[in-house]
Amino acid sequence: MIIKLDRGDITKMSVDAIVNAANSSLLGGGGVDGAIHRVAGPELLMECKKLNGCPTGEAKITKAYNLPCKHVIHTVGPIWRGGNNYESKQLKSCYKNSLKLAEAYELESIVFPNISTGVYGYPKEDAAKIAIETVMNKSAKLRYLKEITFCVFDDTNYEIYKELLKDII
Ligand code: AR6
Repeated sequence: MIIKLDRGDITKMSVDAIVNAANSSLLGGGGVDGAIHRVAGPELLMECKKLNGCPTGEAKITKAYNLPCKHVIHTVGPIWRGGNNYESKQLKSCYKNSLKLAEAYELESIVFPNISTGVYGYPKEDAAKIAIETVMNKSAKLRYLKEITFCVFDDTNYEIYKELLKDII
């Protein structure tokens, strides 16, 4: 298993699947969701409309259209409400369910953005610990996935991930 840290725009990554930090409507929005829909083109929205949304913590897969990757796994992170509203459990589920879906589709590479740490306000360090811990805990049991990348976009997340991953990568 290869675990990678990559800095930059997830829409430029040529992997089997990129994960989208979507909202429960799956009909697009700002942040990474907006960027993904912009590059993928209107056909992505047409496919998303047929999915009837997605509950927080779950994940759904679509094609990637004009993106260089093959699939988009849409997951819905929790909105931070102080930490006593199942936020950590839901964030963990986002990573677990995205990996599960990737395995079901026999995908070999996946890239995660820092789910919930933008508009949804999840404290970045706590979110990074959950992301890394969940992926590491699952990694031994994965059959098809060979490469898992954490894509960081902002300086703060980059510093946090670099520090947390320094003994792993
Ligand atoms: N590539 C990689 N990461 C990115 C990119 C990009 N092009 N653009 C932003 N990020 P956010 P959330 C990072 O707000 O907090 C949307 O409106 C960003 O720096 O995109 O889960 C949805 O529709 C941050 O670290 O997602 C929902 O309504 C991370 O992506 C809501 O925002 C997540 O920030 C979801 O909020």
